[in-house]
Amino acid sequence: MQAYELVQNNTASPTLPQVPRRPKKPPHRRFEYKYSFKGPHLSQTDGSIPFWIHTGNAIPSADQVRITPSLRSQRGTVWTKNRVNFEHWEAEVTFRVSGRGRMGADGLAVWFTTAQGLDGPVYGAADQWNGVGVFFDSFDNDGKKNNPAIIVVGNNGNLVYDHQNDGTTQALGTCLRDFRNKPYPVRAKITYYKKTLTVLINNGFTPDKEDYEFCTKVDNMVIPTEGFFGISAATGGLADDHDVLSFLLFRLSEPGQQPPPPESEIPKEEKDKYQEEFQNFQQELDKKKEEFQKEHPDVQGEPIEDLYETVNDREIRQVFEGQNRIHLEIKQLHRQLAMILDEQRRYVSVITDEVGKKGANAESGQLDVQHLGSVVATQQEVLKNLHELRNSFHESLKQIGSVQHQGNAGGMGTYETIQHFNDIKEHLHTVKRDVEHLVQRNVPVWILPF
Ligand SMILES: [Ca+2]
Ligand SMILES: [Ca+2]
Repeated sequence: MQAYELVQNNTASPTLPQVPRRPKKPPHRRFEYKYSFKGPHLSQTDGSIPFWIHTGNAIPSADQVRITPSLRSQRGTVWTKNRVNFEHWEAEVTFRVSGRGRMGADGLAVWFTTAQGLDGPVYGAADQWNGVGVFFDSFDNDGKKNNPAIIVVGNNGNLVYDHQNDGTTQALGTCLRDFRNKPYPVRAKITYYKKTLTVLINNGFTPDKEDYEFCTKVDNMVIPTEGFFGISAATGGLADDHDVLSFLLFRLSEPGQQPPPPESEIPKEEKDKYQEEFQNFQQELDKKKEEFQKEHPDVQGEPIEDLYETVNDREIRQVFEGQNRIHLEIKQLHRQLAMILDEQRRYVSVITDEVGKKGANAESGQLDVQHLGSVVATQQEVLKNLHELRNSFHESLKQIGSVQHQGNAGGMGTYETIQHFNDIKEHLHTVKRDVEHLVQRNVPVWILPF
């Protein structure tokens, strides 16, 4: 009671300072599709990316842009076709850097620069850039065992990138992150808001897209007011695949300040060009849909997007189907086992009865022996069934083992799947042990001395 009063007193106390806790309003965020790309229709049939250009060894496809393939000495870039002039912005880049080696090279860069760095020595893009580069540097050039790392380097057009020291002498911000060969795509959120550049990283360990953690921040950073966004990558003697799944740009504006209407800052001429480009894209897509529906009249009416399936989707679907089958089989086996156990119990009780009677009535011995003989035969049949059941469990275990192995070899996106398989395996082991136990327990029953 006293504690309660104390609490009451405390909350009512006028001496406690009342700190107004008004969280800072986040900036208004608007998606800018003309400076973005993403699947599933990332590239057009001619291999181009709407509103973007690509150079060098970059290979756009429906789901991603392979900035470089894992071959030696490759360079690739993608750049927005048009300049961006937002005061504040946020870029979300989703990518995979993957290679067979314990080490890879060279790295991937995200750019905002006054000119498109179409080709050059800095992760595939031009040196002496004017603007900012966020580098995902895989290879440890200076041998300080501090790569892979993420570094931010600003440049006014005069600086020559210090490649031999992994840019450490020029870095405005940095963090160590191993972004190579992750089970899920790695995501970088680069925000430029009120003269502060912030880099957040989702390191690709979970399917949770919003699982970002802080990497680095550069305060009082002044970058050009107009520029192009770009992504570049390069390989060296070692080579990784550098795949970008999406680049999403958002225009940020301070809360309360309305962003200008989307079209007002673009000259009419350019606007018409965009419109035409988009319409062409749309027409091509509609044409493809029509063609598809002509070729596949049976699937007419279904949403067209669902008809296509990526390799990943297919793998996941197959795994789930496999799990469903296993689940059904386990249920079936459980049912059979329950039936056998029921039967077993009946026979045991019959035998017990008969043995009891036999002791009391020695005269009907001949009949009993006949009866018990058939009981023993049935018991042997039951035992055989149990053995078969056990073998079938064993077979399931072997199959799961091999599927799990494939899953491991497949690599990406199979972490939880393997966990599921482990659970099922564990479960089957328990069932197997129970069955074995049962078989052993049954032995004394059918060799009962008559
Ligand atoms: Ca390096
Ligand atoms: Ca280094």
